[in-house]
Amino acid sequence: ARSSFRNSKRFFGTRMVPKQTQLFIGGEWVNSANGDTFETINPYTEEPITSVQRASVDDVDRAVDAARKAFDHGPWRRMSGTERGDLLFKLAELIKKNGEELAHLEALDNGKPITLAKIVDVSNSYQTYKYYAGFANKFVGDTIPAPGNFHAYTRKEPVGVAAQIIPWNVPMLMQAWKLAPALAAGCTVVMKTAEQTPLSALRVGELIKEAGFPDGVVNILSGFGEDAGAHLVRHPGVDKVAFTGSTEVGLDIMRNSSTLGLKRVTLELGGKSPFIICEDANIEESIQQANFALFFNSGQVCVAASRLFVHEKIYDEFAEKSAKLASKAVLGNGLDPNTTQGPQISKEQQDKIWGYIQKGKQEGASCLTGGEEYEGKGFFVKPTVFADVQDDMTIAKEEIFGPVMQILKFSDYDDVIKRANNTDYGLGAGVITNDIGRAFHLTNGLRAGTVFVNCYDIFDPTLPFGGYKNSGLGRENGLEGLENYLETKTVIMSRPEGSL
Ligand code: TXE
Repeated sequence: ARSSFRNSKRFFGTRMVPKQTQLFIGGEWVNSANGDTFETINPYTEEPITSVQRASVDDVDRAVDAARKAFDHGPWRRMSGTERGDLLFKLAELIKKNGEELAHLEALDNGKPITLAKIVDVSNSYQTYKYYAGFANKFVGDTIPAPGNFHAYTRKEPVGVAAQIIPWNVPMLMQAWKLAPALAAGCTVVMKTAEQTPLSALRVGELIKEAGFPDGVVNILSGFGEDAGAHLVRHPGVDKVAFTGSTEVGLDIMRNSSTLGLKRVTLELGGKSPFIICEDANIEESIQQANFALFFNSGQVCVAASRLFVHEKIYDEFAEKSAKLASKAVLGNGLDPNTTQGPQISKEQQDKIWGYIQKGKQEGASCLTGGEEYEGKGFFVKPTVFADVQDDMTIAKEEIFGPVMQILKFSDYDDVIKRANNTDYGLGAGVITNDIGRAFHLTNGLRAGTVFVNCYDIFDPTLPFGGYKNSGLGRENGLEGLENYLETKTVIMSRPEGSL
């Protein structure tokens, strides 16, 4: 406890200089081939934290090469599931041991409140590595009673080299969601982190080395999408692509990953998730839930409940009290334990969200709180609540990815299902009701990959997560998350005729 206290003093503020800024390729820390670097910005101070090596297409080639060798020739393929699991367990323990520092890095680079970084990002990452560590020696094939003189069985084999591209909103956890199942399955990985948040992933890279994973099994590249990311997705040495980010880039990735052969693809993309608050709901509790469901992580959550459908009987009270609660957020430095809302990740995101707020006003929604531009330093957006939102308004249709709440009114349950589903997205949805019949009706009617009933934003490695429609392809977490990284081989062996 004493050392973690020392750490928090040392890392508080912006003076902490992250130690690792190089590319992790083939088990070595190296500079980029062309010497390029880029600065990662602290969204609270708007100042650079440090500069990190920027992966070029040559570095992508080097990393894919290393991952290919580690898959085709290295000791990795010959290791048992138990041995792979042991390495993942070791990594999980190292994440836990260095949790304080990792939370600090996340708060510094992403801006999120450190208290949340600890209980959400670090803790869930730890759980994810542990969960898939346990799976590494537990997935099995089948023995199949095929007709004729044959012995037939299936083997679950790793897909090969996985290219993984992650976003900036929950960097460390997205790294865990992608790395853990891939490694449990026996794949090797080239991961490109988001250009806004390279730091925590690099620290995890050091822990991967410390845990003793063979060289080249995990390669981590800091860099940009348009060069390194796009090259990685097209690379013929890659067997599988996993991506979390915008729907626009997801569609690009879908196309690009099939230009030079067919890669397996999983995508986790945007959302415009509906949250339906029924007339029988406890208003105070619903307001708390809805607030968390939208404002958590400064609204930068793919599953954020950005369309709140509130029953007309409780609408006015709900809207008024929601605005009051939203206005209580404490905006500040993520490293300050009192902060409840950190800045947005970048100027670009801040501007984009501000554009949506202006659109909301222009199109006639009532702004109950917030709605003014943030004047001080840091990429902040004041928590904003819009009431009287209509389905065809821009703020009810497009992903805002910021602290802007939309409250819509409904009266009929069949009609609200139709309205909730009237979107190209289908990532999350929520319902608050104590009426069991209503809960089933709504839950089964909503077209979304996850439906939260009387709760929201519950994430766990045991729970499959992913989207319907334009929100994605495939599921992460759970057994399905592991299967993304496995091929099924059917083996048919001839038996002597007449044998038992
Ligand atoms: O995402 P991008 P951006 C949504 C959210 C946000 C919007 C834009 O609405 O406002 O997307 O954010 C890499 N080939 N989400 O521009 O560009 C990029 O380097 C390969 C929702 O930051 O999709 C980064 O690592 N890779 C989301 C990652 O893709 C490419 C989380 C995500 O960046 C690439 C983040 C290319 N051509 C944003 N272009 C969620 N689902 O949680 C970019 N990248």
